[in-house]
Amino acid sequence: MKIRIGVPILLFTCTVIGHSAPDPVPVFEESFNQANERIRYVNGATIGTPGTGLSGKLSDRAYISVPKTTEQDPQSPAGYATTVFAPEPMEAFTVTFWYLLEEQTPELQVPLSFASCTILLHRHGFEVRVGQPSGKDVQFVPGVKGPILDWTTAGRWIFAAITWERATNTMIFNQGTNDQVVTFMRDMKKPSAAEPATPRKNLDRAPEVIGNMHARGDRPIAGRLDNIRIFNRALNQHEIEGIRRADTENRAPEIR
Ligand SMILES: [Ca+2]
Repeated sequence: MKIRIGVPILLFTCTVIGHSAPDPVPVFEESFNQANERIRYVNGATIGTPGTGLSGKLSDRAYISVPKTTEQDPQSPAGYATTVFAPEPMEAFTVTFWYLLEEQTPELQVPLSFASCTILLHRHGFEVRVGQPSGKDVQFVPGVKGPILDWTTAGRWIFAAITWERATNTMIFNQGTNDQVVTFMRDMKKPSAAEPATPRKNLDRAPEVIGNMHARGDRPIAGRLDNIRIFNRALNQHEIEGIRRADTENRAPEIR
């Protein structure tokens, strides 16, 4: 009898421990599902019509950008966050977002350029720059070509999740799609110790930009973005997969 009683107690204990880990907290989150005042859209960047978001449901919309092919720069599309999301130095972060390119990207395009982190997309994959207090960026250029599909495949929603930790100065790249779970792509560790990720000194000239960058040039993305989130710690792959799955169903991840 004692054994039969002991088993349920053990299971109960494990359940309690399993739920004790703190939930990740997004410090920035944008799903574009309805117009709001947190993002200012310029030069043709806009929120798409109902059903343009990654789930395809009518309640789901996306950021859409169709760059003009004129030489009248800087007339390129961009969305500006109206507030700085991370005024304090960050010891770690995770960026997750979805993108759909209009065509196999022949040139540099920038899905996101936030104060602490700029993400660039080009033929060889992602390049990520982490802002430092010294004003110099730490650059990670993994040149990822993945087993699922290329980062630059056009006409398909691709889920990207990138984590960085100052303690080890390691950046991890993960990828997924609507129907393929998050897969580890590559990690990169820089030999020198990094500083906390901080907003750049010239923040007035390099605001937080969606779908473009304005710090050093004009690199609008041609396509769509959806469900951008930034967390103030490096999430593990299980947590990232939970976000991907929730996004495909157009529901909020179980985070708070
Ligand atoms: Ca959306």
